[in-house]
Amino acid sequence: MKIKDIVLREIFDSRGDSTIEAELTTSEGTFTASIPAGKSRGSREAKIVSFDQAVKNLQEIKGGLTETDFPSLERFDRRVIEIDGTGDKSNLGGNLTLALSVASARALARESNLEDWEYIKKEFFLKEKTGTRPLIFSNFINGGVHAQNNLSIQEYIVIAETSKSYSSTIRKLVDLYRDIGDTLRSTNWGSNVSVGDEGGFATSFADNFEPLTILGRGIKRQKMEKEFRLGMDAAASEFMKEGFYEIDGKKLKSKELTKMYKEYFSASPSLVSVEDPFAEDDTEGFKALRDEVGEDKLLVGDDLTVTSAELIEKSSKAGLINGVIIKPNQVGTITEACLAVRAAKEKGIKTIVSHRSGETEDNFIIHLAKACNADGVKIGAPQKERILKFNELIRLYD
Ligand code: 2PG
Ligand code: MG
Repeated sequence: MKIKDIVLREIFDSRGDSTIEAELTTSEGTFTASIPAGKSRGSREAKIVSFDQAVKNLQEIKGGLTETDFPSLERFDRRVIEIDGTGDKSNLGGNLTLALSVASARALARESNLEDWEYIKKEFFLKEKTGTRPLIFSNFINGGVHAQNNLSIQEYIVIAETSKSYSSTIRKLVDLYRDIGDTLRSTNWGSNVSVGDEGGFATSFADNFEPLTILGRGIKRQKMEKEFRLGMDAAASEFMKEGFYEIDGKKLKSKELTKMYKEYFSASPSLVSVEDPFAEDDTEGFKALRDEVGEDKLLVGDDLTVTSAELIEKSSKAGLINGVIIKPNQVGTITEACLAVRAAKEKGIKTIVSHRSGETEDNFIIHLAKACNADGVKIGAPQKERILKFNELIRLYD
């Protein structure tokens, strides 16, 4: 791949800052990639830079990138990592480096006449088995920093298994989404049912457990108990304040929060997965809950692991998680995200390729999920800009 030119554009979105689109031109054409921003960011994630800074940074490195012929994505990403020279992309910005990485992946795929996912598979996951139909993690109710309501838990997720086709599963998800909206409108809030950053409903609730009850009842009404289960992303780093977890008007210690999750699990048997149940440094909390629930439930690392192969290995060794979120922009290049996936797979940890709260219309994460044979894709509520990811699932899998 010989790059002729690179241009950056800013995407304006109130949900996240510094959202960048890169346009890369090669002899094969023009390839774009837009990189989402997140609000509940782990402290060890790749650093982001402002759009203006990204433009300046690109100006400085563009010459080096257009001079070289890159035979693979790994060679391109390695060059960028080398120029950045930090462990966390704090020189160039992870939002800039990932925009360049994804656009390059697209250019390289075109050169080989392959779909994006086929190219990524060929380069990084050649020996990986294929054929897993990833579970859809669809966020139906928003709280935490993604909403202005009384929920500490950030996300209440419907986990959909696809036995027939993605199009029929997604149709059922949309039916359930409407049903839940109607229920909330008829019971709690009349016409004032707002939605949060990821398209999930964002009214206030009696307590942090009530959304599970409401979703469970909706699933029953839709007769989808076999295909749909429930998950939560607690994003607990966000409600840990001065050593206590602030939830439902209480200040809980880590042990008390473990007890609360155990109560949630027994009161709602369809709750099968919790992401970031504890703050990113509360490894004792993760360990205690994991020891309690074993393999029966999925305990997923996100802020804890930040798509870092090293942190995933460490968390796995310490017995903290059995599932992990893969967000390429936590690490800043596709090559490093693929290394994180490989580390998880080697340890038998389930991989869930995920969007961010300030998501764009880019569908690359679905290609990454297909390339690495991921166990799940986390893509928000079935509406607005996220529909494009649902559509790409249908195109690539059905
Ligand atoms: C998360 C994500 C996506 P954010 O915490 O998992 O749902 O949110 O992009 O705000 O980090
Ligand atoms: Mg999360």
